[in-house]
Amino acid sequence: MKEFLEKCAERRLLLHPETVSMLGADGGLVSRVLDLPEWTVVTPDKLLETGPARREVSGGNGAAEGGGPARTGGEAASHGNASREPSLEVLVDATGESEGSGELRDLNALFRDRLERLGGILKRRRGINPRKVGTIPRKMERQVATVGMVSSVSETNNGNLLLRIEDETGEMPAIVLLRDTGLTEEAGALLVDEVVGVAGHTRKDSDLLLVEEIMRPDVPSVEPGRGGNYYAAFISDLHVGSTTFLGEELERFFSWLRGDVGNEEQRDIAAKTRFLVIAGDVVDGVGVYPGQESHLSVTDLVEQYEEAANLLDTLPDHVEIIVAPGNHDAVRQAEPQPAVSDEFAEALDMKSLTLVSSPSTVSLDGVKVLVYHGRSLDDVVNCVPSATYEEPTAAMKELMRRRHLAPVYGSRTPISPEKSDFMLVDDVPDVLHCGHVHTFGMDSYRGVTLINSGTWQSQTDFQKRMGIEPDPGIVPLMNLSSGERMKLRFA
Ligand code: D5M
Ligand code: FE
Ligand code: ZN
Repeated sequence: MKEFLEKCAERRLLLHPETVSMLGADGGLVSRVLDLPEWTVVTPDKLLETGPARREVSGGNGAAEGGGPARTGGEAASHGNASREPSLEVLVDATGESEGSGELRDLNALFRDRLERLGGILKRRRGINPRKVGTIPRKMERQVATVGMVSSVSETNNGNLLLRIEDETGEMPAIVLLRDTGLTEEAGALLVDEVVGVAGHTRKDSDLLLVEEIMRPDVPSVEPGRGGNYYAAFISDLHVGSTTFLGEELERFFSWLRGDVGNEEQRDIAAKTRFLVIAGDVVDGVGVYPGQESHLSVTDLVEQYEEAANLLDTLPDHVEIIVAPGNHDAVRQAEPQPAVSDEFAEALDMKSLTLVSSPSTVSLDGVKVLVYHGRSLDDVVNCVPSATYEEPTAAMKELMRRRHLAPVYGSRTPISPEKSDFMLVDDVPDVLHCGHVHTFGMDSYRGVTLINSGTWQSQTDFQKRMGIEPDPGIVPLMNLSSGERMKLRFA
């Protein structure tokens, strides 16, 4: 038995006390347990449903798998004593900051602000000296660079891309000759409304700008911020109140977090997990889509939040819970979404729980986390060929490259017309945490850890029809001191 327990520790399996007694009675179960993926919490239920041994499919996110540190220079994560209490600070929150009246002039103000600030980043980062669109000479040979919003993209008869670039001074057509310039990937990922820098030349015989370079604001390679030897867990899309909400699986995670399961080392990690970030869709909501009633086990919104609060209330007080809303929560749909309010979610008014907007930025003991539900990921997956639902971090990378969380206006993501653009990524975070697409992914991009935390809802009828295969019951975990990333599995 001792040898078996050591092997479990090596495999980073978390044994529920009841499983240990079951194992004594059945030798076959032992080998099945050892075949489970790392970080599985082995409950009696889990054991019974294991059947023949199965292995985890990594889904192409090699870097995300538990184990080795994802960043160099990190100290061993689970050793060394955490001597002081970790700090939580809300750095940016849009709740109550919304000023827009919803009128057209606010939309103009929003776009002007976006253009100015992203233009500033482009100038600084890419060293360009852009001309205003209205001042670009027509029908003359000139080398020019400009920054503007892409107002349309279309394919020409011979397979090139025709764009219109716009700023507050005017609009002009531009053409990307895909074969000649090798810009296929850059140009193929162009989104309507995104702000780009373009360099190229104008010609005597045409009104078109011939594009030679497309520049995106992008992020500098950053040295990530570090905190103390604590962990943060990231989840989203619980959908409490839905018939497909995976309550048992979530409770299994919470029992891990309480330290009720696992060996000494694993309990030590659980005890050091002092932050739980929830990136929206806490509840399934009511009236979110037509016919939703038949998919609800709790049909009252307030009761849905009460059920969510009852679950969260089982966590120890030292776990700071941060809750941002999603499109199923009881707040306005237009982004930025303010924090859920007492009107519906009074039950979440708990000691260690902080309600924030989506997006918002929180500092977890010095590690800056940008939390955003991720509705715009649907737009990115729709428009950018390399972005798929299977690998949501690829779409999140596109957001970082554009320094903008909702680059497309007027499609799937409703955006509130505001005087300033809350969706713009001014300050580069250490972590970008999204959800919404219900698929799991963990990666890093130029020092920014990208996390999509999957879901706690099994496949819905809608997703079945769309062929979306969700990843329920997975918890990404990050050590705030070393940046080490882990993936726990509870489903
Ligand atoms: O969204 C979960 C995922 O399912 C997300 O990728 C969007 C997609 N989804 C869900 N409902 C719809 C509808 N009605 N149209 C298009 N796409 C949809 P969630 O926010 O959890 O519902
Ligand atoms: Fe969701
Ligand atoms: Zn959602």
